[in-house]
Amino acid sequence: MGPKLKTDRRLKLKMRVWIFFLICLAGTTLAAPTEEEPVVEEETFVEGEPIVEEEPVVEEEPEVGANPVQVETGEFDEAIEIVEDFIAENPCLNHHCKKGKVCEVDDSNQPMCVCQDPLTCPAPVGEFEHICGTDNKTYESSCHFFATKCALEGTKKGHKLHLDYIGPCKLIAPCLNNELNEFPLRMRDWLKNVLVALFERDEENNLLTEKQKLRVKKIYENEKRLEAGEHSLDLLALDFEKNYNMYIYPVHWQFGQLDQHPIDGFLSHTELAPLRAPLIPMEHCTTSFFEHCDADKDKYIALEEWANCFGIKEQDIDNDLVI
Ligand SMILES: [Ca+2]
Ligand SMILES: [Ca+2]
Repeated sequence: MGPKLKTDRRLKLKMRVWIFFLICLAGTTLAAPTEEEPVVEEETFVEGEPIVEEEPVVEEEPEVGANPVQVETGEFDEAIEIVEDFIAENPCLNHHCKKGKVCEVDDSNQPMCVCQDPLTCPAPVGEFEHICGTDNKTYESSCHFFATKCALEGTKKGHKLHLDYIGPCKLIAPCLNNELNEFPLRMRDWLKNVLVALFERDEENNLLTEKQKLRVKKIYENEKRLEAGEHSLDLLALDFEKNYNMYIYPVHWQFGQLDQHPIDGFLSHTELAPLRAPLIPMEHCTTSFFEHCDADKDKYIALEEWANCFGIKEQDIDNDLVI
């Protein structure tokens, strides 16, 4: 009884953290610092990346003669002119660089992105800003990590280096086969509970679209719904069997939340990062689970692979549910 209780309590805590995290995830865009750099294995992805995660560190060098005193005391027209000059002569102002890079101006006044010096990264506030890289090294912050990765660009080491998880590197226990089988049971239930929680608190937040709300409402109002809480794996498995239909939408929904850069029906390592990175330190089967999901081992998780991982039947996989 003792160890079981302990396990249950641990699971409960994990569940709370997990739900909180997913709510945050849904409430914001996926451009949190948890997100890995937009560079995917293929070069082609780099150019098409959305501009969500730029860190335009712009060096605002005050132009000679444009000091604040002059602007305040001078003629109004003149002040405007100064501002315009300032913008025109700062090619970096509208030049965005991906994570790990900053904009600099070359000899012909053209903006270019160069690797950021890790020494210029802001000092981390606490351990929670630390990042564990796939090289099993702890980086002070994501800024330090991406700056280091940038410096390794073009090398084999740099190509292999990814953000593994949030927090300092620690020993992650190997995932046993039976644990791997339990993982989707809990995750599926959490996804459903997260959606219901979003629905309940959606009044002001608009966390869900109208279409999404209609779908979740059906789950929310279903009396047979297994309430959020700690449940044995047996009960979770039984509920999945009995109330299978309630799980179809949450699994699709999560896929849609992650498939954003680009929206193409595939999850890259980078797109999975917002879900994976905070989860790994809490759930030691996370990495194995996502590796296992990529059934054809092409490094992308297709919707079919994702749904399959969560036990959704092939005939129930529906692209329309993702949007
Ligand atoms: Ca994608
Ligand atoms: Ca795949």
